[in-house]
Amino acid sequence: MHVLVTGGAGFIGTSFVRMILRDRPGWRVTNYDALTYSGNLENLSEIEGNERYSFVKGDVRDAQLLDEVLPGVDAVVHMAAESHVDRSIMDSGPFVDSNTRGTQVLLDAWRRAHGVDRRFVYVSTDEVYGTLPLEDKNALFTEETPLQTNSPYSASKAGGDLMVRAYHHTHGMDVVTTRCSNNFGPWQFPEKVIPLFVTNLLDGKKVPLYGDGRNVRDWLHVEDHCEAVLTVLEKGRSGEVYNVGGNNERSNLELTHSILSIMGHGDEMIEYVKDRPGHDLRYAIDASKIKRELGWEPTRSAWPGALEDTVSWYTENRSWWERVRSGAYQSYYETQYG
Ligand code: NAD
Ligand code: TDX
Repeated sequence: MHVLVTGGAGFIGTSFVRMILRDRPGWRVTNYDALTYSGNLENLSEIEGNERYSFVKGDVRDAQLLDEVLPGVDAVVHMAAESHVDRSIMDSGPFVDSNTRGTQVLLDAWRRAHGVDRRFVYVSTDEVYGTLPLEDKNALFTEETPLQTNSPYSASKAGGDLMVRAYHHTHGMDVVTTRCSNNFGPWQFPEKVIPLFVTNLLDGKKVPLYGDGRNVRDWLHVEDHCEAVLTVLEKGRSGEVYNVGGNNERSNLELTHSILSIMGHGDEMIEYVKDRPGHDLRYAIDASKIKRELGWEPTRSAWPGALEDTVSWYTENRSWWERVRSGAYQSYYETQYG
């Protein structure tokens, strides 16, 4: 089996590439990534010499390069995307271009290379469902929940998601889509809330909590997500969508208190800042379909252990995040208040 992973130099992609090489000894992986600000081959340095691994610096919008690379490939796992909501608020152009148009260009190239019979997995997000009310704790996103995107990021991901659906219905392509909740773990770009807060505290800075901190997210360890994607690649039913979640909902305030407590700080390190425009209130996933049909459930996401391990990783890998943070990167908070 030869899998091409787009976005394999990003946070989830690097974890997925490492997992395939570790857990599927007969497989080859091509990592196809444009190396935007969040793509970092340093995250894969330990597998550089592996003869089952190769890297192609390429953009998913580059049809010509895809036509050269895709013929020897058995399956595509499409993870490449502009992934940060705050950046999409500042400038949505790159999001539509990479996430929606890029997915369409890749689907067309995959069909040119192999017709419709080889598998294409699209890594979507729970954010395509929009938001749930805070009041109704039992409300969950199911695969039947209508797509009601609220941020330019989620709208651009939904564009790709709907293209994938359309290529199955129109052309009969073998596609499967995953919609996952918030990931955490090592090597996450420190613009996302957990690595941002942990690295700020390690630098003696306060953590910028948006609004009143009531917003709720469901947290899943990145390796659990990658295992779900691998399961769907191997066993998912063609044309289906599978929700992926940790059953691990926390308000941002709760998350912040957990991080502060693990790191030995108090509430004085919280800085309440202006809310994110259009900030979705609550994400919560019904992931019973993937468990029932494919037997997947999370095994690495239990708190507080998984969060403590993640905090330890950033504590022990200061040189990694200092290098990453020194690049041309400004968080939404810094551009608004910095
Ligand atoms: P990331 O920003 O860390 O990585 C994205 C990768 O895609 C980078 O390596 C980047 O260089 C590459 N890329 C971006 N545009 C590209 C293009 N046009 N062509 C080729 N490569 C390009 O993001 P991540 O958190 O690892 O997310 C990976 C995927 O998972 C995304 O599709 C995201 O929407 C989805 N997802 C993420 C989460 C999460 O919590 N992080 C949750 C659910 C779904
Ligand atoms: O500085 C901050 N302060 C803050 O309070 C940041 C960066 C975030 N937040 C809040 C906003 C969200 O409610 O924390 C929560 C999580 O924020 P992000 O880490 O930006 O993630 P989110 O917007 O929930 O989106 C993530 O999960 C779904 C990923 O970035 C997406 O790629 C994925 O699809």
